[in-house]
Amino acid sequence: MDSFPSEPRQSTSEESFIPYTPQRLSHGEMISNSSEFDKRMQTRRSVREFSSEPVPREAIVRAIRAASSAPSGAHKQPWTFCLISNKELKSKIRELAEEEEYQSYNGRMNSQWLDDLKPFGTNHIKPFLEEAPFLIVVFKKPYEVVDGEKRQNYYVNESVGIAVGFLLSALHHAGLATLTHTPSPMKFLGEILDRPENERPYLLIPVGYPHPETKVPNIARKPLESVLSEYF
Ligand code: IYR
Repeated sequence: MDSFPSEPRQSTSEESFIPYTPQRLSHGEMISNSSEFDKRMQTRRSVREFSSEPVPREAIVRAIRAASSAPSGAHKQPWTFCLISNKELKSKIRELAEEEEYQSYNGRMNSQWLDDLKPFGTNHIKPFLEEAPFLIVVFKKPYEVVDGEKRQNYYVNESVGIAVGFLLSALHHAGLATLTHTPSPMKFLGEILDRPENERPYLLIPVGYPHPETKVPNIARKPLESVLSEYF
């Protein structure tokens, strides 16, 4: 049994600690679990054409629960996930997103940006916002309001980014396709969803089955050697 490097922390009136003994795996199990997870993650692709086929709401709700298990600054969990299946709301979101995107593709994005997007064949028209059975709009919360007073949150972008990483992994694991969509600016999402002042739109994620005839860009991921620098 490892000994504590120093005295174990003693609980005071403001903190409370409980034992934590997660399942211990052998080295072999670690490597095989890690390699299976990697293989599964390598099959994830962003999809821009969705089937309207229904998918189980329960699978998405569970994925959101998993996402909300992410670590966050001072454990404030500074996020809200809005799950939308209402047809009229999806159509309205498409309409407003396309208005913003039209401006982006016709003046707001510079020529290098437009060039960088050419391999993806994107434009301002976003049918997936109506076709996907569900849209998840993720909001970040720079602060909470407690008894009418502002309470700050910490590392909000990092925290919400990690939670979204969990969410995309969980949805992929459940066999669902996603797109990380960022209509810009996306202030309209807070207005149309009637969110409180302390919630700022972070990301819009259509979820569903890919359209059976969808195609994805023929692009490769960077090899491990170019993203990993090891220091022995
Ligand atoms: N938000 C626009 C443009 C766009 C930007 C990036 I960076 C992408 O990786 C893909 C698209 C759109 O959704 O079309």
